[in-house]
Amino acid sequence: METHDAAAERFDAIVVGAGFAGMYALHRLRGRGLKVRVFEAGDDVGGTWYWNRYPGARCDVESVEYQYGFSEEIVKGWSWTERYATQPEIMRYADYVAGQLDLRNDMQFNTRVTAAVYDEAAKRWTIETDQGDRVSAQFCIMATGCLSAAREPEIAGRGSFKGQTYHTGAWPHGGVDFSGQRVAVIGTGSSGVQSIPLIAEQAERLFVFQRTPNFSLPALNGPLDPAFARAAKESFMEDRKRVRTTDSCSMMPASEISALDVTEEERQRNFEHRWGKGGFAFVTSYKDVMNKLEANALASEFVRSKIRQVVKDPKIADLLAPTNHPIGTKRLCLDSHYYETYNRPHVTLVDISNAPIERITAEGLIVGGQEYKVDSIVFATGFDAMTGALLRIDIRGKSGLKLGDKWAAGPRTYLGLGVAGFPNLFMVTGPGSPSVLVNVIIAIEQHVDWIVDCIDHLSAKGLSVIEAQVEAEDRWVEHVNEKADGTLYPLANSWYVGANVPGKARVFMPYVGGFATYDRICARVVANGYEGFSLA
Ligand code: N01
Repeated sequence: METHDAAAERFDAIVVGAGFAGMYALHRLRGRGLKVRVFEAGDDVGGTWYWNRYPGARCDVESVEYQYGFSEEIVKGWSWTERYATQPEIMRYADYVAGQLDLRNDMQFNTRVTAAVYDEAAKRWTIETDQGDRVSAQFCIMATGCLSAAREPEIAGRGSFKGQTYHTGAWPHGGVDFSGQRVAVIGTGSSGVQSIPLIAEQAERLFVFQRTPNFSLPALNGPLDPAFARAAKESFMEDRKRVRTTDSCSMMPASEISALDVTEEERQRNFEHRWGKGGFAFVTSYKDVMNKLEANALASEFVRSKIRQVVKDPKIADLLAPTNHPIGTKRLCLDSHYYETYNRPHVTLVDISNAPIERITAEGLIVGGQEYKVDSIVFATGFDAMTGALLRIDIRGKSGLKLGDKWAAGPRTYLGLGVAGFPNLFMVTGPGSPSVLVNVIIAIEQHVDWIVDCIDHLSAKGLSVIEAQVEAEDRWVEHVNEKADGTLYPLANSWYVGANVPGKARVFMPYVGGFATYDRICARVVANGYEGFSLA
């Protein structure tokens, strides 16, 4: 396909997205002397954190770990204030990094990339935006994020509602005051679980529409002890180096003991201990929680018992206690006083597991023939995860092949970095890489470093094109599936398998083989002369 426009402004690389991936990609590529432009739909850096401004939005990776590790200077110049950083604090951090590295100069905001088309003759990508830009680049780097394509379900009558509607993933910048309002929240994933307690603080009446209860663990958030924060900063570079050698990519070591090899008493003690620490450490209480149903059932039941202890009405507790999936197989939530919220008299849980929302009316929602009248509806309904942001762009590779067509039966990538038929197109934390299963900032740095080294390699060898080979891609997809099948993950209807998007192919998208294992595979590919890629 001839698409190349000789008059288009020429870049060495275009980066799509100015979240943490795009920011670091720009920094590294520019550092290699490349001419780079970043296109970003929002009016500033921050990516998913720019959009997700709902009440209670905060990161559930501990703040001292949720930061870049490539520059000691940047680490030393920043201090977190809470165990889990709030969205505004993360935005301040993104602003701090963008300022330190002077990134905004090469970023074009309020600009959404609409198309990226490969010209085989010119060996270049033509990238178009909704602002009328048409530029040409040798490399196209998709730093579009895994959870950035917000999704509102199609519910009949949606257009007839007279009140306000919001999506947690596209929250108004000025915030929303729900005081005196009757509010409906649809969805009980992380965004719902974080926002519901805060919306309940304001709203006069709150209805939560729950299709599937999720497991949520206590965050035990609080201000960071200054001495702890200082020590964490001191040891950060060493800790990060160590963490990068682990599969879990987490400071909290995973247990090496089976949940089935200890006595009931010992197990309860250990569960209580991990529960008392707050955060995700609970699921690594035993090595087999995520891959053996019997072990998982013990952990699941422990959490259900905790829910029953908190929620006073046993019927509501039963509805909130998940029984249709093993703990951890849908993305776990961390909360602050989520379950307690259901003890408040003005909060009503509406179970829609058997009777979906029939219709939205001018004044509310109808479930089971009953109308719930509300002033505002909050869609906490999540994202078209991992592939959504990529496929909303018209990406066409060799012979005009559309990425959407190639991925009709699920994403196919080599290492989650490249796609056969799409030369010089890289994804950062793409499907088939550890991405959302680990501390994503670590995954981002590993991917960007790999991509920049690859571009360096091409340039040093006088080469200009790299493309994943079909056979290597096939083998990788098979390996990713095999790894997932060795776990309990595929058992749940989660966004990991695309189950939340009607019609989306059911494929477990991230690579569950572990970060360090994956990192070693990527390094081996390089050591073997970019094995599985064709270089020209
Ligand atoms: O989205 P979700 P999210 N009718 O997909 C329900 C990350 N994140 O925005 O489970 C009724 O998890 C849906 O029901 P079901 C994190 O990785 C991180 O909460 O599909 N309900 C579910 O309850 C997270 O996992 C942070 O049956 C409908 C909810 O909507 C990911 O983002 C904070 C429905 C969607 O839950 C996504 O989280 C926030 C319908 N038609 C998010 N359609 C932190 O770091 C969907 N639902 C803390």
